[in-house]
Amino acid sequence: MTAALGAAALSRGLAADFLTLPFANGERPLVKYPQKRPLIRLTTRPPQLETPFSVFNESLLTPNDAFYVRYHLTNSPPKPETLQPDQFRLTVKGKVATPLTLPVEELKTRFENTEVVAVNQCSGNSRGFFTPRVQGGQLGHGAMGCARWRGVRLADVLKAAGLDASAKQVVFNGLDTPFLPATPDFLKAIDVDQALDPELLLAFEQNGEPLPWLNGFPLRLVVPGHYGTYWIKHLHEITVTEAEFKGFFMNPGYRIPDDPCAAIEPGTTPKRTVPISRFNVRSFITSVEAGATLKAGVQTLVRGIAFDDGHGIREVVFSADGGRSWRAAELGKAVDKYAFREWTVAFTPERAGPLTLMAKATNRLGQSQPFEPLWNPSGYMRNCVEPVSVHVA
Ligand SMILES: Nc1nc2c(c(=O)[nH]1)N[C@H]1C(S)=C(S)[C@@H](COP(=O)(O)O)O[C@H]1N2
Ligand SMILES: [Mo]
Repeated sequence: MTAALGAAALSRGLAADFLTLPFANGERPLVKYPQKRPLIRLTTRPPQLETPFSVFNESLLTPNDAFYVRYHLTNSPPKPETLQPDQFRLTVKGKVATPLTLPVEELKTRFENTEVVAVNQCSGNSRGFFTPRVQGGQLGHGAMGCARWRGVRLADVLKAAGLDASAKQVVFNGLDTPFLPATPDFLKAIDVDQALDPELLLAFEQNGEPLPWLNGFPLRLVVPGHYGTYWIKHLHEITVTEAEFKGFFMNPGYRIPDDPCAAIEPGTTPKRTVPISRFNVRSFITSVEAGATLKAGVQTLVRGIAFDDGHGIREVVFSADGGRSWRAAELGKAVDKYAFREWTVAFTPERAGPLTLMAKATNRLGQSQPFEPLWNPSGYMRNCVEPVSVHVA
């Protein structure tokens, strides 16, 4: 972190180029932000940046400078000065025996350090592909990324503070604040049982480096297998509560229909909702983009990625005829049960003409991907098979 990373640096963001996402009104500027390569800009205040899809074909770990950025509040990201070691503290308070105030350095040295390779995906990833449109950021498939996160276990820190018997939920707050006092702060809550899961981390490193400013420096929550909304950035306050927390971003925000596939009849309103939680199964072809030209009689190695909420990918199948016939792809090594899993399949298009390629993944529970998108009013959790139309010459 250098002093150069400030509001001025943010507004300097230069649009070098444009890119068109493959849906209506998909033109977006590619803009360079501090510590980032040019990324697809959705909004300026706050910054919302999407990863260009080609990055997912370059490596299974998404490079930090290409990792997507999502903020809600106009006053974000927090100013770099407030994130420096002389100012930044994590406090743990509420229904605990011993409230804690910890500099990041003390957190690192006092608690065991551990790592997970996990996908961080926004609930609204791929929302822009819905027809008819649903409200919210019209995102392509780039509001996801996979990284190696290093930190300490949230459970260890909560135990050090000593949870009261009355503790029900744990509420997380980042240093970003609303611009107007009437705007609700971005707070997220999880149940105490889940908070004590040793897989949840207070992370200070991403891919072996300090977290980038725009991805939560100096500390963020990592909730493997769960949507990014819980992965609070610039985490500075943990409050243990005895009642269920009722903040805007828990209710009405970030809720899904209360049924097994989080989907209802398009255009209708869910009768009951619950907070969004775990990922469903997804897969993508990464080596061939829509509109590409393949050569008849020439073998290509089609490559892609698949992931789920941590049960693990069991199988990926590939179709080159719009889903009429399928064959098994070869799975790459499982880096971590929460990570992108690579798959490959050798494919030789026989004759010239249009082709529709598809991939479909199944996890160890037998959960797979639908052909039609599941629908809910917020356009969350899209996970249908995404056809890729190509041309054979
Ligand atoms: N402090 C803070 N943390 C936050 C948010 C936010 O607005 N403020 N947005 C959340 C949402 S909805 C997502 S999808 C992830 C995105 O993580 P990233 O910006 O590092 O990619 O951050 C989460 N953590
Ligand atoms: Mo999100």
